[in-house]
Amino acid sequence: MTFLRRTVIAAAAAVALSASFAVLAQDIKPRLIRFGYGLNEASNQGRAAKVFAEAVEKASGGKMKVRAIGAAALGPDTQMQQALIGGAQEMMVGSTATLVGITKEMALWDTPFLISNAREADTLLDGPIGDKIRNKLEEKGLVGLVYWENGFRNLTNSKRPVTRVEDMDGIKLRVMQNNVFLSSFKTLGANAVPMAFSELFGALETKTVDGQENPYNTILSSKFYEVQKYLTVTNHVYSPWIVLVSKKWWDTLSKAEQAVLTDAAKASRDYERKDTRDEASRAIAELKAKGMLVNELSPAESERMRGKLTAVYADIGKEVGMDLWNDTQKELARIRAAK
Ligand code: KDG
Repeated sequence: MTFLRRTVIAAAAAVALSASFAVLAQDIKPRLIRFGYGLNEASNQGRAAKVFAEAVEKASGGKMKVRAIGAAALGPDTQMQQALIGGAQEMMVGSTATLVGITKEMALWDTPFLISNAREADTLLDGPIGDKIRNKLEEKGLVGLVYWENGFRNLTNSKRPVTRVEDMDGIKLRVMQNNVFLSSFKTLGANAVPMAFSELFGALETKTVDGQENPYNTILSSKFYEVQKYLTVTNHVYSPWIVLVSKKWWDTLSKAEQAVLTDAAKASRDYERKDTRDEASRAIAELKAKGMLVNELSPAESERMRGKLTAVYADIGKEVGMDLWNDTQKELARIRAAK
């Protein structure tokens, strides 16, 4: 064999060897997952994101690492949703309300007074109705893994106690960027102002808006009590969060990797719901201790509020489709009958 032939064969072997080491190194290098969320690290959303990250790393033996990035550092929910669709970011958790522009059926979860308690929430969201809506995300480039609990939303403002629906007249109220919230609070007499969550504290501090509505947990973790005097317990809507994956990225994963994420998401959901409910049960006392004046809307006034919102309900039925709307009412009746 000539010297030249021997040299070419040796060089080819060296290239093949270094390529296999590269593959090996690639095998060892963990898959990094950016998991964005909007509340701060100390919030219920942040605590559950940490639980999810730990579950993924443990189940994958360190081969998949989640970097949980909070406080809207990767942008507001709507921006992260687009980043996932484009494949520029792997995962996020955010509000279903801001997904309505992508999947109109998500508007079902904005229906005022639809869900009355945690049992109804979990059974509806984790059952056929919740699955049907969640699975509609795939055609839009998103994979919805599980629903977390944002919680029952309540009203805060800096102007006056809201004891009757009329007290909302003229209050500049920040709402999520979502038509159901916009029309609901306009119907109730407020001056509804759509705004990303990341801008909310500043807007309350500068009195750009007078009030907002969010679950107790968020009022606590975002320190809204520093810029809001009055809290009215309305429980006007049950708000879910949803854990999302970029479908572009999801489709590059092995079945085993997808199972790691799905199982960790379910574990984080169960943790998050319990953690959120535990924190919410202590919240009123904590918010009073922080100086907030708290009142509960009477059942009669809640009934008046519902009555004023019938036009909004009709619009939601049209928006999500009457089949889904009617199936939801039937499912809720079944859940309530199966006490
Ligand atoms: O990023 C924050 C959102 O996930 C969520 O908190 C939305 O409830 C929400 C609000 O009021 O914007």
